[in-house]
Amino acid sequence: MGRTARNTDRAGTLTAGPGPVVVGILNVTPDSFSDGGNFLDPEAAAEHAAAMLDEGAGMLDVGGESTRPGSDPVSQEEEIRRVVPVIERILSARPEAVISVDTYRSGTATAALEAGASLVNDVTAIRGDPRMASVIQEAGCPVILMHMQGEPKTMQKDPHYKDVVREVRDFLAERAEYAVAAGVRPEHIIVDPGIGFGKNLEHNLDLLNNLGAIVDLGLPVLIGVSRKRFMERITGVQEAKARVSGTVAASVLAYERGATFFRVHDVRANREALAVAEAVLHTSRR
Ligand code: HH2
Repeated sequence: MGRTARNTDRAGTLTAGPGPVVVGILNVTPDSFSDGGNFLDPEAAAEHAAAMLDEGAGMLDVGGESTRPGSDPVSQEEEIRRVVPVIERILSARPEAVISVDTYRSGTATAALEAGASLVNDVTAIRGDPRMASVIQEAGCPVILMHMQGEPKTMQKDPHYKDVVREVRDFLAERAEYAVAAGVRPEHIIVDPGIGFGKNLEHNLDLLNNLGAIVDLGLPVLIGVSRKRFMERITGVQEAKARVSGTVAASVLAYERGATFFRVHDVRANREALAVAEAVLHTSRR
């Protein structure tokens, strides 16, 4: 069995489980909104990855381009140059690590999978690159399909929906069908409403409160609320790194509503809160 096959098998086991799975964020970028510049050095990135695994991350999401509101794209070459050495370094220290690559470019996905990544996190839900579906199908790997209205540069200018929950659900159902038609295995599809991607505060809250409508698609759901701006309007916490309590509250509520994967920066806090939530929710009355 080749390296890619072994790695994607491990990811398949995670997608089959009931969760909760904490996904540790590793941004190898100079400009990510909360940790930009912290992990550009592969050594520092690998150390942080190991720390997140020790804190209980079931998976790591490595990205080489910020998609925060207002961000500019980078070239595929630059993205590969950032993520591949980091993936290699993490896996040489921790060969069992399950790593997703946060990219919408098929060339970056291919390079990352060859370096040992197990799945692809595509914030465009395979709309960004016409070759992405065949890369995923050929690798036989899982994929995260995320909803985004517009594109990062302008998506927060004036996001607009008639019914955000229905539109996001219908979009994810359509993209899942597209992926399956392209040969991706149905059990390899994870969907994500894309909190903060072309959504205002009310849209984000509506999606989180009515996450059940997306869970009802019957696919595992990933939720990414970590340190996001929408919390500032509720809590007043301006510094992104200080938005841990808000993140934990949203993660736990999303778990209660059926989400399985939680993409977060603060692994320990989220993992502990989710473990308590899991224990409470799975206690039956005697
Ligand atoms: N959020 C971000 C990036 N990638 N992928 C998925 N599937 N879901 C998300 O909610 C999501 C994502 C943005 O957060 P972050 O990586 O912390 O920041 P930046 O884009 O500035 O690197």
